[in-house]
Amino acid sequence: MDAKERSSDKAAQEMIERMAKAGQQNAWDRLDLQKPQCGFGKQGVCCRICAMGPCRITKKAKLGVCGADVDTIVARNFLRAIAAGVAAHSDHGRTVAEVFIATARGEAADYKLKDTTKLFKLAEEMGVETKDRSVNEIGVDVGLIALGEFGKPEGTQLMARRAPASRQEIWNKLGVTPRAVDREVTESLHRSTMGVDQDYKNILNHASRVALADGWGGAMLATELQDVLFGTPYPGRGEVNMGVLKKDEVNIIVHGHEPILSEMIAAASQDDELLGEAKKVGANGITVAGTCCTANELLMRHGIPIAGNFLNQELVIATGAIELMAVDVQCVMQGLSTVASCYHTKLVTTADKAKMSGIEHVTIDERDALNTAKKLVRMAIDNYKNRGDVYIPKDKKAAVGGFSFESINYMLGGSFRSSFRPLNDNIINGRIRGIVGVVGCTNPKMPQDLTHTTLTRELIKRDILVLTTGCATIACAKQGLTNPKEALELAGPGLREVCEAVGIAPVLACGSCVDNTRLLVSCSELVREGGLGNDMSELPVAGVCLESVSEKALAIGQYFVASGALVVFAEEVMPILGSENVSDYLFNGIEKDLGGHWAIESDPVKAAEMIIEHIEGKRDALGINKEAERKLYDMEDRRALTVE
Ligand code: SF4
Ligand code: MSK
Repeated sequence: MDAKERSSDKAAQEMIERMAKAGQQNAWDRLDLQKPQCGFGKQGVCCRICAMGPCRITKKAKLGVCGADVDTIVARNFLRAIAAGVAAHSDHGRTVAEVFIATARGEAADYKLKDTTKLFKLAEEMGVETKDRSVNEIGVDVGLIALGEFGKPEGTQLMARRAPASRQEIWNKLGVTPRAVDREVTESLHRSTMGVDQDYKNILNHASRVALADGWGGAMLATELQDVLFGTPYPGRGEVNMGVLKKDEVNIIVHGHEPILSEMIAAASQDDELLGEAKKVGANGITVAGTCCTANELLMRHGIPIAGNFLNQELVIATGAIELMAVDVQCVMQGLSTVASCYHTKLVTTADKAKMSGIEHVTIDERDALNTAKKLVRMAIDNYKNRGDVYIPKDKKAAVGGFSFESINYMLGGSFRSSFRPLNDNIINGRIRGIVGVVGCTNPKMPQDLTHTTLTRELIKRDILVLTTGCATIACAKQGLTNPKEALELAGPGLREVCEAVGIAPVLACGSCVDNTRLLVSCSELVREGGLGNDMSELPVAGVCLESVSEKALAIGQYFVASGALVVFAEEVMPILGSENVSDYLFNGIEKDLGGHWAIESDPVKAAEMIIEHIEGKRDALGINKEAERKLYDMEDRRALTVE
């Protein structure tokens, strides 16, 4: 397949061609070798849960050996995938909670509870006493309560109380208010084992519950605690794509998800002693760049450059310019070890729960984190002399990241500060028609980045504000869509006017996969602020991911649906179509229960049309599709209000 059919990213196309010439394999080549992929798997109709199987449903064999029908099998597979995604996000959250507690106890000297304002807010929310107590004392209590959310024996998720009262009522009525994260994941596995839950709707109900334990539990806690530990992101500039690598510097890639490691490597790369050592080996400096969600975390907080997203991870190594790639958890392809073996690149795993056969492992221990990071940087410096041929594509774009809930509130909220009023008003007056989350991965089944960027262009052209996370953010940034200078030209007149007034792009980079919870909190705030209905399902919003890869993306999709949103995925990545009943429930029936629903569309332009129709339908239902007096809040208005 031609490189242009594999990726819409020019830098990636160049590297794909170079790898092909060198006879090296990447994910696209391996996908080709897998073709034709298993039709049963695609439809979700294969079951290998027990040793009487594996069973697959065909016209001839309509039932598994145990008698399970296609609805049960598809629903069980769907639930298991979501539970795995929830486990991944939430285990990330648990690790953050542990480091958070160690930091507050003074056992992890290299970390600090940076955002004390956010800490105090969390403390208040969790009922932790703050009067006459030190930051660290409060931090220990907040951390312990957060850690408890993963395994507490009774009660429901504390963060779920952030949802509007109407939403909580819907969840309670349906019995899907999430309890401890571990309990929901365990119950998912129990229910879906042989001979347990065999009512597809009951299984799908639990899919909502376990997904909510992620969105309004584990992942939300990961985001909140990371903000306190590393600082709540505020808008800042950075650069994105492989052109950020430097031919004359030691290049280190941090890849994976948890900022626990990458924050320290970023700090170590500024160390004078190490910079001196780099000089001694003939390098002009040390460049740290990220791939995947770790990259988003670093760009959001420090403006550290991004080398690429999920499908760039192997291509980056093929530049020959990477001295060391440090990986932690999630979305780390095993294929990296093969590509790294063709170059001088040292691949190092750092999480004890995520090792790779034959690859050096350096445990990152929060009690000695900076020293471990320095050790890794030193390994990279030592490896500089082993470089062979280097080819770095020139492409890179200026990007703006750092849109947390707090910064959106600040930028769009004007001087009301903790108020979404001006944003709500601009949605009501129609300058902004609605808000869409363009999220998720890049999948070799589609040309890399193409659906995310095409869809985003269509949406902003039609005055829809786009909030983006994960690898979709990097896709958009590579094409200049998170940069106000470039992207405002592409925005519709209403959206452009609002964004220009406050100085932001029409596409806001909101962070990593766990940071989708920032979108949930924003939706909740839109309702609380008033004028856009009483529940999140009434909002003119949607979520979309046409290049989904990970089980985490299914978990995210389901928690958005269960929070009242329309969620659109591509047919190629939605393994439920083998059951008419399951599909019908997730596409239609679930809306009566939870207000949101799934939809399938692979074409990004048609997906945009579908979303716009949905948003206009919601606007009609709210009665806001009429001319209204326009009010914009620019810097002048803000200043006036501050004085007041
Ligand atoms: Fe087959 Fe039923 Fe066992 Fe699944 S649980 S493998 S359908 S016998
Ligand atoms: S890294 S989950 S490929 S967004 Fe979060 Fe990217 Fe998807 Fe992994």
